[in-house]
Amino acid sequence: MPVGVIARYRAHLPIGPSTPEVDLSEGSTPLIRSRNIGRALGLRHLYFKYEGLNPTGSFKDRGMVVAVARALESGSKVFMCASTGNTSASMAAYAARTGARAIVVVPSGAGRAQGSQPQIAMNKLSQALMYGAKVIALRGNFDFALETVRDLTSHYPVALMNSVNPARIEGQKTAAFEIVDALGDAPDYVVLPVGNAGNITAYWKGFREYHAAGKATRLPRMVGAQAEGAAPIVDGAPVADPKTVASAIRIGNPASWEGATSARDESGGTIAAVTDTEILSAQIRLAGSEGLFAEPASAAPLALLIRLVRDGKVEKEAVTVVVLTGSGLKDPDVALKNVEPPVELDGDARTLAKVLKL
Ligand code: AN7
Repeated sequence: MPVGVIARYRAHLPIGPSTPEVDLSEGSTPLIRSRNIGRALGLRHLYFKYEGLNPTGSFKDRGMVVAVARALESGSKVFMCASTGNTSASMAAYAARTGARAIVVVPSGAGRAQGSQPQIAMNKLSQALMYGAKVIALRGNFDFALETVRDLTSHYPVALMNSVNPARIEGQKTAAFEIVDALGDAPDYVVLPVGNAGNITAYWKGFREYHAAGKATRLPRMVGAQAEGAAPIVDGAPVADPKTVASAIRIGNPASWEGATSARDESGGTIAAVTDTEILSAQIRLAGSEGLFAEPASAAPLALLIRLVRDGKVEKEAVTVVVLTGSGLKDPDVALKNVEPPVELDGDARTLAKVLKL
């Protein structure tokens, strides 16, 4: 098996003979069949695309490797992005690997006291810093950070690595290819979180291209999940102060808004909002009954699927793929708030057995 998405899907990517070879062995993530949630919901063919197994722990590596290869090809040596965390971790890793300079702008929250922390998950921040990126916590939310980075990169010789960079979308579409390659055809439903809306745009592009190439006989319905406090596409208007526990998708004005609504409308799908309570309960259910630990944003699509099944909107025989976009290890703080802390015990095997009711 070729290593990395460029080697595996080169013929479908904007990669030429002079594009430098870059990889961290990203992509080729498992499509894991549900053992318990599918049965409980009455769905016979439920799968999870486990993107947390990418080298930096999220799907972002697929698009980043292509964007980095293209940026290097055009002579760029400084990369920049605004990020809710995962894009920054990914960009910093590929910059480290290729000897480029990485500059990351993360939201630090609006109107907060000096010394406030970046409003991204701690382990994503630790990744960007460990990979050697310069991290700026810019006062304001993600949307302002992206606006600022777009402004700066249009005036300085710095490559913009957000998903407004078309190479990012090209790389991310390979996840759709992998799903078709694994199932032998496109599924009936693909359910995924929507933040800046690059990924739903990329999946839809991937499914359409594979269909046009004769590799799939049909197209899936695209189902997007937003968090209720950060649901601009569902509301039909930007959200000035987006709020949700799922910091990855705390985005009020998605850059690929139109890509998302096209994917939804052309595929006959839907984009709907779920509450933080639904997200956290889906996250625990996924970990506790499937052995799959995904970050809160990645649990949003399962939360939405549970609701759609309850409302009778998904046929029992449908082949459904839920995309788990990022690893649960990214955001331990949110996870630990929702589980019982360890029991502290001073005792021997006998007292331990008693406490455990063995
Ligand atoms: C785990 O890292 O926007 O709709 O700056 O990290 O393509 O934005 C992350 C987004 C879903 C939403 N799941 O994808 C960033 C960033 C996870 C994510 C999304 C993100 P898009």
